[in-house]
Amino acid sequence: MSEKPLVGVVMGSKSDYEVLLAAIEILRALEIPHEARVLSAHRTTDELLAYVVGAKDRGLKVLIAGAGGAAHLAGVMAAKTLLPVLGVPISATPLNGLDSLLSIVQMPKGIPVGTLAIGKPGAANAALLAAEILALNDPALLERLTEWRAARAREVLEAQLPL
Ligand code: RP5
Repeated sequence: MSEKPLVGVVMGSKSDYEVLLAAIEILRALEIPHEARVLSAHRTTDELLAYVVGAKDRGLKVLIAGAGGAAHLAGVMAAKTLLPVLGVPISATPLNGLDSLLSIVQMPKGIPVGTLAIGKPGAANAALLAAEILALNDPALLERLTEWRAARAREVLEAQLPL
Protein backbone atom coordinates (compact mmCIF):
# COMPACT_ATOMS: atom_id res chain seq x y z
CA MET A 1 0.00 0.00 0.00
CA SER A 2 1.46 3.39 -0.94
CA GLU A 3 -0.87 5.49 1.28
CA LYS A 4 0.04 5.96 4.94
CA PRO A 5 -1.21 2.88 6.83
CA LEU A 6 -4.20 3.34 9.14
CA VAL A 7 -4.28 -0.22 10.49
CA GLY A 8 -1.29 -2.12 11.82
CA VAL A 9 -1.58 -5.91 11.75
CA VAL A 10 0.94 -7.49 14.10
CA MET A 11 1.53 -11.22 14.49
CA GLY A 12 3.72 -13.00 17.00
CA SER A 13 5.24 -15.33 14.42
CA LYS A 14 5.37 -15.85 10.68
CA SER A 15 3.44 -19.05 11.41
CA ASP A 16 0.43 -16.85 12.31
CA TYR A 17 0.32 -15.31 8.83
CA GLU A 18 -2.15 -17.77 7.35
CA VAL A 19 -4.72 -16.74 9.98
CA LEU A 20 -3.99 -13.02 9.85
CA LEU A 21 -4.30 -13.14 6.07
CA ALA A 22 -8.06 -13.27 6.65
CA ALA A 23 -7.79 -9.79 8.20
CA ILE A 24 -5.45 -8.49 5.52
CA GLU A 25 -7.79 -9.65 2.74
CA ILE A 26 -10.69 -7.72 4.28
CA LEU A 27 -8.55 -4.59 4.66
CA ARG A 28 -7.53 -4.93 1.00
CA ALA A 29 -11.14 -5.44 -0.12
CA LEU A 30 -12.24 -2.33 1.77
CA GLU A 31 -9.26 -0.34 0.42
CA ILE A 32 -7.98 0.48 3.91
CA PRO A 33 -4.26 1.35 3.94
CA HIS A 34 -2.54 -1.08 6.26
CA GLU A 35 0.76 -2.70 7.13
CA ALA A 36 1.66 -6.12 8.54
CA ARG A 37 4.57 -6.92 10.85
CA VAL A 38 5.92 -9.96 12.66
CA LEU A 39 6.83 -8.85 16.19
CA SER A 40 6.92 -11.12 19.21
CA ALA A 41 6.13 -9.94 22.74
CA HIS A 42 8.70 -12.30 24.24
CA ARG A 43 11.25 -12.76 21.43
CA THR A 44 11.48 -9.16 20.13
CA THR A 45 10.14 -7.20 23.09
CA ASP A 46 12.14 -4.00 22.50
CA GLU A 47 11.24 -3.86 18.81
CA LEU A 48 7.56 -4.48 19.60
CA LEU A 49 7.48 -1.68 22.15
CA ALA A 50 9.21 0.71 19.72
CA TYR A 51 6.62 -0.16 17.06
CA VAL A 52 3.66 0.42 19.38
CA VAL A 53 5.01 3.62 20.90
CA GLY A 54 5.55 5.10 17.42
CA ALA A 55 2.28 3.86 15.95
CA LYS A 56 0.08 6.89 16.66
CA ASP A 57 2.62 9.41 15.36
CA ARG A 58 2.94 7.42 12.14
CA GLY A 59 -0.81 7.82 11.61
CA LEU A 60 -2.02 4.38 12.62
CA LYS A 61 -5.54 4.41 14.08
CA VAL A 62 -6.22 0.77 15.00
CA LEU A 63 -3.91 -2.14 15.83
CA ILE A 64 -4.73 -5.80 15.26
CA ALA A 65 -2.68 -8.33 17.22
CA GLY A 66 -2.77 -12.05 16.48
CA ALA A 67 -0.91 -14.60 18.58
CA GLY A 68 -1.08 -18.16 19.80
CA GLY A 69 -0.10 -19.92 23.01
CA ALA A 70 0.26 -17.63 26.04
CA ALA A 71 -0.63 -14.80 23.62
CA HIS A 72 0.47 -11.77 25.60
CA LEU A 73 1.09 -9.79 22.37
CA ALA A 74 -2.21 -7.88 22.31
CA GLY A 75 -2.09 -7.05 26.04
CA VAL A 76 1.50 -5.80 25.89
CA MET A 77 0.62 -3.64 22.89
CA ALA A 78 -2.47 -2.24 24.59
CA ALA A 79 -0.36 -1.37 27.64
CA LYS A 80 1.77 0.98 25.55
CA THR A 81 -0.83 2.83 23.45
CA LEU A 82 -4.26 4.43 23.60
CA LEU A 83 -5.02 3.27 20.07
CA PRO A 84 -7.68 0.54 20.05
CA VAL A 85 -6.08 -2.92 20.05
CA LEU A 86 -8.05 -5.85 18.62
CA GLY A 87 -6.79 -9.28 19.67
CA VAL A 88 -7.08 -12.43 17.57
CA PRO A 89 -6.45 -15.74 19.36
CA ILE A 90 -4.66 -18.29 17.21
CA SER A 91 -4.62 -22.06 17.51
CA ALA A 92 -0.91 -22.91 17.83
CA THR A 93 -0.70 -25.46 20.65
CA PRO A 94 -2.47 -28.67 21.77
CA LEU A 95 -5.02 -26.38 23.50
CA ASN A 96 -6.29 -25.32 20.05
CA GLY A 97 -6.49 -21.60 20.68
CA LEU A 98 -8.46 -21.79 23.92
CA ASP A 99 -5.23 -20.82 25.72
CA SER A 100 -4.84 -17.70 23.54
CA LEU A 101 -8.52 -16.83 23.76
CA LEU A 102 -8.51 -16.87 27.56
CA SER A 103 -5.20 -15.00 27.69
CA ILE A 104 -6.39 -12.22 25.39
CA VAL A 105 -9.94 -11.90 26.69
CA GLN A 106 -8.92 -11.93 30.36
CA MET A 107 -7.04 -8.63 30.32
CA PRO A 108 -7.17 -7.15 33.81
CA LYS A 109 -9.36 -4.06 34.31
CA GLY A 110 -7.84 -0.85 32.98
CA ILE A 111 -6.07 -1.99 29.82
CA PRO A 112 -8.68 -3.14 27.31
CA VAL A 113 -8.15 -5.45 24.36
CA GLY A 114 -11.12 -6.05 22.05
CA THR A 115 -11.07 -9.82 21.72
CA LEU A 116 -12.32 -11.64 18.63
CA ALA A 117 -13.00 -15.31 17.90
CA ILE A 118 -10.25 -17.90 17.53
CA GLY A 119 -8.65 -18.15 14.09
CA LYS A 120 -9.66 -16.87 10.67
CA PRO A 121 -13.22 -15.79 11.58
CA GLY A 122 -11.79 -13.67 14.40
CA ALA A 123 -9.12 -12.24 12.11
CA ALA A 124 -11.73 -11.27 9.51
CA ASN A 125 -13.94 -9.72 12.19
CA ALA A 126 -11.00 -7.78 13.62
CA ALA A 127 -10.55 -6.17 10.22
CA LEU A 128 -14.27 -5.45 9.93
CA LEU A 129 -14.31 -3.91 13.41
CA ALA A 130 -11.28 -1.81 12.50
CA ALA A 131 -13.18 -0.71 9.38
CA GLU A 132 -16.22 0.23 11.46
CA ILE A 133 -14.05 2.31 13.79
CA LEU A 134 -12.40 4.11 10.86
CA ALA A 135 -15.76 4.57 9.11
CA LEU A 136 -16.96 6.76 11.99
CA ASN A 137 -14.90 9.53 10.36
CA ASP A 138 -14.80 8.33 6.76
CA PRO A 139 -18.11 8.42 4.83
CA ALA A 140 -16.57 6.80 1.73
CA LEU A 141 -15.37 3.86 3.79
CA LEU A 142 -18.80 3.62 5.44
CA GLU A 143 -20.27 3.28 1.94
CA ARG A 144 -17.79 0.51 1.01
CA LEU A 145 -18.54 -1.26 4.28
CA THR A 146 -22.28 -0.98 3.70
CA GLU A 147 -21.88 -2.47 0.21
CA TRP A 148 -19.60 -5.23 1.56
CA ARG A 149 -22.26 -6.26 4.06
CA ALA A 150 -25.04 -6.05 1.46
CA ALA A 151 -23.01 -8.36 -0.78
CA ARG A 152 -22.76 -10.92 2.05
CA ALA A 153 -26.56 -10.76 2.47
CA ARG A 154 -27.04 -11.25 -1.29
CA GLU A 155 -24.80 -14.34 -1.14
CA VAL A 156 -27.10 -15.89 1.46
CA LEU A 157 -30.31 -14.99 -0.36
CA GLU A 158 -28.99 -16.23 -3.71
CA ALA A 159 -27.56 -19.50 -2.34
CA GLN A 160 -28.53 -22.49 -4.47
CA LEU A 161 -29.05 -25.85 -2.79
CA PRO A 162 -28.42 -29.13 -4.65
CA LEU A 163 -31.81 -30.60 -5.64
C1 RP5 B 1 3.29 -17.31 19.53
O1 RP5 B 1 3.67 -18.64 19.54
C2 RP5 B 1 3.04 -16.97 18.09
O2 RP5 B 1 2.05 -15.97 18.00
C3 RP5 B 1 2.60 -18.25 17.46
O3 RP5 B 1 1.18 -18.34 17.38
C4 RP5 B 1 3.10 -19.30 18.43
C5 RP5 B 1 4.11 -20.23 17.81
O4 RP5 B 1 5.17 -19.49 17.26
P1 RP5 B 1 6.28 -20.19 16.37
O5 RP5 B 1 6.94 -21.20 17.25
O6 RP5 B 1 5.56 -20.81 15.19
O7 RP5 B 1 7.20 -19.08 15.93
O8 RP5 B 1 4.27 -16.50 20.06
